[in-house]
Amino acid sequence: MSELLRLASEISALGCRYAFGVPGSGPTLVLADALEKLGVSVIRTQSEGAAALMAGTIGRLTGTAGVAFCIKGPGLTNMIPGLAVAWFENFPLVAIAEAYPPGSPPSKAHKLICHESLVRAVSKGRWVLGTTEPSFGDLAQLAQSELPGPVLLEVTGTKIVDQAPVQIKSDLRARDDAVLDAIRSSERPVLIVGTLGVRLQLSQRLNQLGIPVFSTAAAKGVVDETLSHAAGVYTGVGLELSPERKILPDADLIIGIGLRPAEVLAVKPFSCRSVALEPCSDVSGLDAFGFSAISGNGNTEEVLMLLQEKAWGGDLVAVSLAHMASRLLSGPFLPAHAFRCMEQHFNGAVRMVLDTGYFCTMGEHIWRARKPEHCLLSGQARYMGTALPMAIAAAISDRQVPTVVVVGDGGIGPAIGELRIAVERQIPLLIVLMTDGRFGSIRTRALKDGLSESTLTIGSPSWMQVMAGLGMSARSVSDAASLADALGQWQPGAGPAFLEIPFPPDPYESMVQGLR
Ligand SMILES: Cc1ncc(C[n+]2csc(CCOP(=O)(O)OP(=O)(O)O)c2C)c(N)n1
Repeated sequence: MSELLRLASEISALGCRYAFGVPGSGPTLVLADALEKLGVSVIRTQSEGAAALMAGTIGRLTGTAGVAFCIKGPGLTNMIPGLAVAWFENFPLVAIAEAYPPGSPPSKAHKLICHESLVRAVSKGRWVLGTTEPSFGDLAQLAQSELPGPVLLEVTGTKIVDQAPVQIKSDLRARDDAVLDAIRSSERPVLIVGTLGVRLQLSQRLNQLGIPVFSTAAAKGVVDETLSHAAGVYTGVGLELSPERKILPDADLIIGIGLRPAEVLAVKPFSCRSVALEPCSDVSGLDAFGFSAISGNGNTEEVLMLLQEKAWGGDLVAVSLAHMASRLLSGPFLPAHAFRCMEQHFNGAVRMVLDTGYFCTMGEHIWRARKPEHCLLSGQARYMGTALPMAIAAAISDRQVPTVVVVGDGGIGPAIGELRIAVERQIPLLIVLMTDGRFGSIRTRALKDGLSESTLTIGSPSWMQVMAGLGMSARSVSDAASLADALGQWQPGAGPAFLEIPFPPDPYESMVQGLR
């Protein structure tokens, strides 16, 4: 029996009747499925903090530790307030968090945060499923014993084996000359720019280049994406429809500017030579990109001057983007069409804020951001539920340009109450809910492995009445014409408004095929 199935049966055998949490597409989904099959009621909450508090409350009422679950990184981070309450109030629970297996290479940095430090102040300790002896019963016992409180159990979804220590390659750093030489001798260089490029304010320079320039998702807009050399977003996991898969094979040199493991979904070596500008000496995992030389950013100017002399790839970028767009925009009305419609309506005079989910994958690739300050998203941690607060703050601080925030069924709930601020201050904010009534991006795993979809299905996904109750105009639209009409009706100066766009779940689920 797999570790996760054993865990589920131990939870059930202990008499736990409920588990609360927000699943991801990793081990928590398998656990939720197994728990459900054993008759444990799995309740998906709006945020992980509430899940821990609910589990702790069950622990307080029944005397048996409650059960909460979450994904790694942002999931556990969100859970901290709930764990803190349980810690203060001596409510017993076992919090089960997805995690990287111990000994994972430093390049596995997506959503990485030190769980141990995160929970130290609010838990009685941390264990990893499959590495140590305590059973779930032992952990529950520990949570219940004086003084009661939370304990953390990490689940990795892989069999834990002792890892060989990661070999650190010979020092590739401080190789300024090697980086410049590589650029001089290249004919078809491609740039990939991370958020460092935003902080170094490189946009103007990047906009003048004549070679393909990608950005990471978090740096979207650092190169004006309406320009002909802007190649879109690089994630490291793009499939055949993505520009990265089409353009990078033709390059003879990749240059990363602040291209860091935490800014991509997967780190892998490039098929051609690659070099990097990286001013920080403590960014770990860089060697997994396979850079042949890394230089500090002291010579950014020289690098950009050399690149300015190069020109290639305009047609390749155009063909790749056109191919992707024609595929994504064919067929029924889906998020890609909605983004195009909004792009046409606002014609650049808008700030786009994206939450996490499949609609965001579409937005990342279809929406063309002209400047980095007009595009906000949790492009590094993919932290669900963060877009609404980001958008409210952006719209308060800059009323000149209207803000559109796009959220899904998962991201709309956690900070819903903060919309009071938007109404009170009448800020120019349009909230667009793209709903398939599911956690579409997590559902893919459930469909693939035949796992239960119940924690991923939202009973009544509409928020129309809630938004109207908060004092906003609320409208549901289901095609390009009605969306265009609703956009035309919205007066940003008159304050926030809500648009709900329902999509059929199955075409929605498959819309990213071939892209990521
Ligand atoms: C704080 C946090 N919890 C959980 C997740 C895992 N996660 C990623 S996407 C997603 C569901 C997204 O569903 P929805 O908002 O409906 O968007 P869709 O995928 O359907 O487009 C979840 C739970 C996360 N990224 N962040």
